[in-house]
Amino acid sequence: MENISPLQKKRLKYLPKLPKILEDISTLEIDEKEKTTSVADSDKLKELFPETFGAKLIHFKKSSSKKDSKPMKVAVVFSGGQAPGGHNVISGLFDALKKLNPNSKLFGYLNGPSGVVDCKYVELTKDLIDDFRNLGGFDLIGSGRTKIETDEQLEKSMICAKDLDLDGIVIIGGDDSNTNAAILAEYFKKNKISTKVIGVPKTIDGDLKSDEVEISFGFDTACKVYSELIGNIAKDSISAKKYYHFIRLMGRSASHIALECALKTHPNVVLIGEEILEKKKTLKIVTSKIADIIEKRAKENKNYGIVLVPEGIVEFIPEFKLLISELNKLLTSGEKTEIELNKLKTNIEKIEFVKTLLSKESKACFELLPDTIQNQLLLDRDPHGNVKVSQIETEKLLIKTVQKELKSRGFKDKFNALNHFFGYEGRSGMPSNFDANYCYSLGFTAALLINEGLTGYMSCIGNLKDDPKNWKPKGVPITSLMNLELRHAKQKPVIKKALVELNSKAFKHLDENREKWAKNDHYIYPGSIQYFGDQEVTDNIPISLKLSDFK
Ligand code: FBP
Repeated sequence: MENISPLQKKRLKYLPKLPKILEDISTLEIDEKEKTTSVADSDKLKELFPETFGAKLIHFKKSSSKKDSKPMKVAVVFSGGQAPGGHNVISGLFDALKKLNPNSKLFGYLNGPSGVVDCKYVELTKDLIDDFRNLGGFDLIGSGRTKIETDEQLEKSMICAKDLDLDGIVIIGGDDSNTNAAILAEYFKKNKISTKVIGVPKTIDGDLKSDEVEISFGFDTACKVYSELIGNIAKDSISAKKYYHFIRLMGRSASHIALECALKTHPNVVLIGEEILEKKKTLKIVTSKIADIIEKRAKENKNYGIVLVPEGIVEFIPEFKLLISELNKLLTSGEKTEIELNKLKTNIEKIEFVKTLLSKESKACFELLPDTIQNQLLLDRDPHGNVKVSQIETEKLLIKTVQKELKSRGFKDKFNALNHFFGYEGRSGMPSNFDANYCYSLGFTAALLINEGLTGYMSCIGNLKDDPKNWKPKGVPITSLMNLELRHAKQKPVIKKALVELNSKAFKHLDENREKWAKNDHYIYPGSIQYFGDQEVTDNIPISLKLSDFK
């Protein structure tokens, strides 16, 4: 602990705020609410999840008497990309297990879901956990992206859970990882083993939400880190007055991060993938809209500005959407074409081979792209079949197309553009107070759900717009968030991704203001995350959550 900063030292001592109802968990009992169904494809999902489908929504209430809880053995795993607050889910889980019974034990599977399958774990003791409280990253036990889906993987996971005599497994992950949690819960129940499986909504992308899941953890901190950087760049831009900054933001398909950062910083342009799809805007239309703004600003001698680009934009521009879906089929079908493609050694050979298989429209789109982007589109998909959008440099592509467009218009002013990508620098930031508090409560709730013998549930907290003392812990059946989608060229049960809704108050706010922000310099400079001091700056929540319809 010698090599830690003064702020880290202070943060280790921070006591996360808990909802009032979680202050004495020995007197809690479950309050069963309505039965759930799925967001779509309920008949098929009922067949696939006969043991866990249709479970009731769970709330908690105070009971009149104290309950004795038996000692429990629980294991926890991080799955997927880092998100600020993960360590607090573990510390909350640990503290709650010990409160329920001091003889309970917590284990941590190492390096993600592969640890669950290969039975690699450590016991998480107070000493170990105390060095990670309120700090970013997932380095206490590591993370990974293995998908648990084959019979062999499921069986090995079950053998390990039996050997450890686990009462519960907590999977801290995004939509795909929580789908894994539902599959594991169903498998364990079908095979009559008593280990319960609980998911926790993690992802900076903000795309794991529903009527019952208000927000995923990590989104708040990541957006605050990016917005600080965007604000700083805006300040530099308005001072130097010589560059357009094209900033790509992480967030996978959905544009939640770009929207939240735009609401926090007021850039001149922000692209929203979902809007592009809805209005069927081609790359040409997107480019010409940006060029229009640059021309207008140039007339006022403003040859500088800020353009925000969500990393998933390519999946929404119609001609790219078609191209990507064709490429996905070619690259992940496991059939002849994929095998032949993988035999080719050079990228040039691969590109030429792929061109012979694409439809006329997709081939035309593919051929227009610079070879760097062509190569990036051919990169391996992740284990869940997703395109690795974080590797596709769309901001550079847009700079090129805008340059070309301005030239064709005879634009005489200066257009000097710089590109940036903000992704990994936000994923492991030191959690904001909101994420630190939220995650600690999520860990507590996961322990309570296991203690109640519930499986296939997601640990959730409601009422997040209110003061933490009024937050409401709950359990949401994971199957209630699912539908069927095409993955690796097959229909698979998955949690439906939440995209930006164009009728949401957050999007409408952007829509009402963006012309003003395009023309004038209404930049906001959020500065760095504050952990101590005035609550107005330490405990603020995401603007998109504040504007949401949750009560
Ligand atoms: P999760 O979906 O696992 O939360 O990860 C989110 C994310 O950070 C995306 O925003 C990004 O596109 C992706 O992970 C990057 O993946 P990797 O860490 O494998 O490069």
